[in-house]
Amino acid sequence: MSAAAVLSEVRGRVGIITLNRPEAMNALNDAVMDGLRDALNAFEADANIGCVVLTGSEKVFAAGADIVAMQNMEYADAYGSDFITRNWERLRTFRKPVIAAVAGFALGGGCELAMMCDMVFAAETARFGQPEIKIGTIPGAGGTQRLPRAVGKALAMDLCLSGRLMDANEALRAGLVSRVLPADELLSVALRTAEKIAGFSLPALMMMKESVNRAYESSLSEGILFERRTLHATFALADQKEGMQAFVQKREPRFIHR
Ligand code: CO8
Repeated sequence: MSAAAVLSEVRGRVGIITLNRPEAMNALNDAVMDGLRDALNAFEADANIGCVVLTGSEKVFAAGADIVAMQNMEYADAYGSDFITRNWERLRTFRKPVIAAVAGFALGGGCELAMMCDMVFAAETARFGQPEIKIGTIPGAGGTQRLPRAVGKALAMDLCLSGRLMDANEALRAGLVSRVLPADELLSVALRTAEKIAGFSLPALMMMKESVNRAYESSLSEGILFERRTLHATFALADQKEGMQAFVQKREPRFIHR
C-alpha cells in the first residue's frame, strides 16, 4: 500500500499537515486534496487545535495540479466533476489560523494553496510561480485573483503571462510572504509561531481572521463596520475579560477559548 498523500500530526495545540507525494513533486490530485480536506475537517472540529501549519518537503511545497491526471480531461469532465471546487476549496473556508511553511517549489496550484493560507513563511529555497501558461492553460484555484491582491497587478501579470518563477526574497519584497528563513529553520520557526498563536484565545483569533479577510471582500467603510461589530462581539468572550484583567493584575492570562 502506498503512503498517505497527506500526513497530519498534533503537537500541543498545533496541527501539522504535510503534503506527501514525493514521487510526483507533491502534485495535487484527488488523493492529496481529499486528504487535505479530511485533515482540515478534523482540525476544525478539534477544540484543542488553535493553529495549523501546512508544509511540504525540503524540495517542494507542491508543483501544482497533477498534469498527468489532467492531460486528457475534457470540458464535460471538468465541469461535470466540478473540478477544483469539489475538494480544493476547503482551505478557503477553514476558520482557524493557517501558516504555510514553503520550501522549494510552490507552483501553479501549489502557489494557490499557499495563498489560501493566512500567512506564508518561505525558506530561502522557495520558488513561487503560476506557470500554467507554459502548459496551455490558466490558474484555476484563485491564482489570477489572489496574486494581484497580494503583489499588485504589474507583478501578477508579469508572473502569470511569462510563467517565470519568483524567489523567496522577491516574494518577500512583493508582500506574498511575511518571512524568509534559512531552510533548516523554516519548520521550527513556523511551529514556534503557530504555538504562540494557538496560545491566544481561539474565538478571538477566528474573529481576527474573519475581520482581516473581510478587507478583501468589502469596501473600506463596510469592512470597518464589520470590524467594529466584531470588536463589540469580543466583549461577550470570557477570554476578553480574562485577557484584560490579567493585564491589569500584571499576570499571564489563562485563556479558556470561550
Ligand atoms: N503534475 C504531475 N507530475 C508532476 C508535476 C505536476 N504538476 N510536477 C512534477 N511532476 C512529476 C514529474 O513528471 C516527474 O515525474 P517522473 O519522475 O515520473 O518523470 C517528477 O514529478 C519529478 O519532476 P521533474 O523531473 O520535472 O523534477 P525537476 O526537479 O526537474 O523540476 C519542477 C521540478 C520545476 C517543479 C517541474 O517538475 C515542473 O515544472 N513541474 C510542473 C509545474 C507546473 O506547471 N505546475 C502547474 C500545474 S497546472 C496547475 O497547477 C493549475 C491548473 C489549473 C488549475 C488547477 C488548480 C489546482
